[in-house]
Parts: sequence; C-alpha cells; structure tokens
Amino acid sequence: MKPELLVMHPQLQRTMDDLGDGFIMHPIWKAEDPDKLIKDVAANIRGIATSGSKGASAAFMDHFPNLEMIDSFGVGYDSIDISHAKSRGIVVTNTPGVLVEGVAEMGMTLLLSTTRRVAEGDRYVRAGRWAKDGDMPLGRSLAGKRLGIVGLGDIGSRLAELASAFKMKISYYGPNEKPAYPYPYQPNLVKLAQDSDYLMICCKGGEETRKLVGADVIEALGPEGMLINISRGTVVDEAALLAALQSGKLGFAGLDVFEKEPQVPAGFMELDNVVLVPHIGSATTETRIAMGDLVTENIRAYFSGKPVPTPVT
Ligand code: 8YV
Repeated sequence: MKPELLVMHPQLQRTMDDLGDGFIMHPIWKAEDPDKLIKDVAANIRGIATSGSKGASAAFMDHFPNLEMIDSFGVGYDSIDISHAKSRGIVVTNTPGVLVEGVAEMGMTLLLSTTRRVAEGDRYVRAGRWAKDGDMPLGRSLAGKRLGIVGLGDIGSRLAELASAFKMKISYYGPNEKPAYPYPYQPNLVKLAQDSDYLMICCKGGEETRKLVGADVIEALGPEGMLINISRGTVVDEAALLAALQSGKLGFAGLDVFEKEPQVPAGFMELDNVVLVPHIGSATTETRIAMGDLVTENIRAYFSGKPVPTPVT
C-alpha cells in the first residue's frame, strides 16, 4: 500500500508529480475544510510535508497516531516541536545547504537596496517626483563599512564572503567563536552593534534567540546605522525596531522576516527608511527547485528504508 502524506505547504508541481507515483498525497491547501480532511485521514498519515512557515506543533503531530516522519521545506525548523517529535520517534528532515546562496544573495540585496535607497527611488520615479522635486537624497556605500553578522553559520559565512568582495569589514557574534574563519569574533552583541555600521541577522530562530536583538542592540547601531534581518522575525524586538526607526534612533532597516507573518505592523509601511519584502530569501526558481528535490529525496529515502539525506539532529 502506498504511504499517505499530508502536504501542508503548497509545493512545486514538480515535487507533487515526483511524489505522486509512490505516495497518496493530501494537499491541505486544496481542501475545502482542512479540519475535516485531517480528521478523515488522520489514522492513515505516515508523513507530513511542512515548511518553516507552517511548522508542526506537538498538538498537531498528535492528531496522527501513525506519523513516522516530518519533512520540512526550508532550513529553519523553529516552528517544529523537535523534542516532541523525538519523544514519539518521528524522524524530521529539512533542506539545509541548497538555499545558502539564495538567502545570502537576499541579504546582499537588502543591504544594497537599503543603502542605495532603491525601493524609495522606485517610488520617487513612479510618483513623478524626479521631474518635480529634482534629485533624491544621497544613499550610502558598502565599501569600507563595518558589517556585523549575527550568526556565522552556512548563510552568515557565505554572506561574509559576498560582503568581503564589496570591501566591507566583517566581524561576527554567535554562541561560539569559529576560528576557522578569518573574521574577528565579538562575544558581546551590543558591542558588535556599537562597532558596526550595519548589522545582518542570520542566526536561527526559536526560543534560544527570541528577541536577542532588543532596544539596546538597535540603539547601539545608532542614527546612521542599519539593521538587516533575513533570519526570523522573532529574533528582533519588532516594536523596539519600529520605535527606533520612527524616532531616528536607528537610521535604516531591511526586513525579509517578521514576527507574525504575513502580518507586518502598519507603522513600517509609513517609513521610507525601511525596505520590506515578504519572506522571499529562498524564493528563486533555482533554489525552490533544489529545496523541492531535497524534500522528495528525504521522503523517498525514509519510506524505502534508507538513511534520510538531511535529518534534523
Ligand atoms: C522558506 C525559510 O521560505 O528555509 C527557511 O527556513 O524560512 C524559507 O526558506 C520557508 O520554509 C517556507 O515557509
């Protein structure tokens, strides 16, 4: 009998086709009544294909008495209750590695579009202000600027390489020093912010890092400083960030992630000194295909009794 999978996150058609042969798929987003679907298929579900945004809480897992594996489309698994999965012997996989370039490119994109006022410039041209009001205020350069990286993991270290090519001076904060990298380690986050022009948040989400970047860190960056977040909205105290941008205590921000996605606090919308994008760090065709293929590989491996390529350990 084909194993049955509950599919929480809209997958690429390619992934649905690849898995369609060997599995009975229940795409929840196509169900008229998702709760009814869950009740109807609960006892048959052996796998759940979820994502960073959909996650899987302990209570959700417990709808499915025969659940054996959870495969997440994304690298971050802060929305999955890993310890509960472990206690039930449920294998969890994610998609690390394949999205490093895409998310690091997004970090550079936000760094550049914020310093060079690209989104503001676009609004300026479209509103006819160039002809009416003349030149826009000046932006800022990257070359020679100090970039503090919070979390020198796969994505943070790739970003450090890209930013180095832009002649930025890198230093980083994290729970541990990583001597394999040539950048100075700063174990005090407020100090890192004080000594940085721009701060790039790349660390993982979850309880460990909740509101790690609070008012003290934000204000240490200062009125000329900038904060970029490509990690999780939960890492930053969003209310403190908004207040600092409004009052001018922080100069600029570029945000791909928010505390309660897809809700974005209205105050951000009124500010020209912040660039807002809707969690698109991994959203390129190339990256999403690679992520989808890894989802397929993990599910196929698990259900054919082979070791899964990328387990969450
Ligand atoms: C995805 C992500 O957009 O990898 C992650 O952790 O946040 C993103 O790549 C997300 O998993 C889709 O919800």
